[in-house]
Amino acid sequence: MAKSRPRLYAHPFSSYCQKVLVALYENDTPFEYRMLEEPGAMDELTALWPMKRFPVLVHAGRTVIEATSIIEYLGVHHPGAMQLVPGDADAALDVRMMDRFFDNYVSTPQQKIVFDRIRAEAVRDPQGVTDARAMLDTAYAWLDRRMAGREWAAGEGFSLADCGAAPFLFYADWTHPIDAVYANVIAYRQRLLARPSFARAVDEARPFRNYFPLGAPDRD
Ligand SMILES: N[C@@H](CCC(=O)N[C@@H](CS)C(=O)NCC(=O)O)C(=O)O
Repeated sequence: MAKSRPRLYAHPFSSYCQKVLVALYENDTPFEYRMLEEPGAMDELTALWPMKRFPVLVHAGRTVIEATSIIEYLGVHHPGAMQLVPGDADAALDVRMMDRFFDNYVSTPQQKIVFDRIRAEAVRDPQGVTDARAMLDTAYAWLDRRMAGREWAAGEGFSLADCGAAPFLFYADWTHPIDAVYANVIAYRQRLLARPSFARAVDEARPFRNYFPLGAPDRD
């Protein structure tokens, strides 16, 4: 098992980076934070991953892309006390299923709405934004039923699925507020905000709230 410190290319305001930061903070994993506003960091990222998407992890000569894969990689090659993907295959399946749910049906429509706002007005996609808002409503309704009687998204403990849920629900609520009828989702979002690993990620991102294209609300 490689003992060297992993290097993470990331930005504190990015939801996908926060997903990985939560996993790192859960395990108190020492790592080198290559913050993307540091001189040269973006060029290094581009050389590693031409898609220029972040986060990216470099460790023991390997470059790992995609937040989920990075968390899985850390669990295998740089594990801490907290196992974020269960060893049991069936329990892991449920965690991965919920991880896909938060990526595809919460983060993807949320990003669609935000990216559309960054575009020049002439090339905006109002139908796409309407569809994304409808997808978020459907996701909130489904998740509300899923979270009834549950503390975390899958199994009994905090997992990979919650690492993504935390930033994605955080920004989704800013983008397309979670209706009060979805009390289980609102309570889950609050539990995630109270989790020390995510609270730290939220605090580190505070100085960058003016980056939020829709205008950040005056609340977490
Ligand atoms: N599928 C990627 C998504 C990463 C992603 O979309 N990251 C955003 C920041 S939250 C990004 O790289 N944005 C820059 C861009 O789109 O050029 C993952 O899971 O890591």
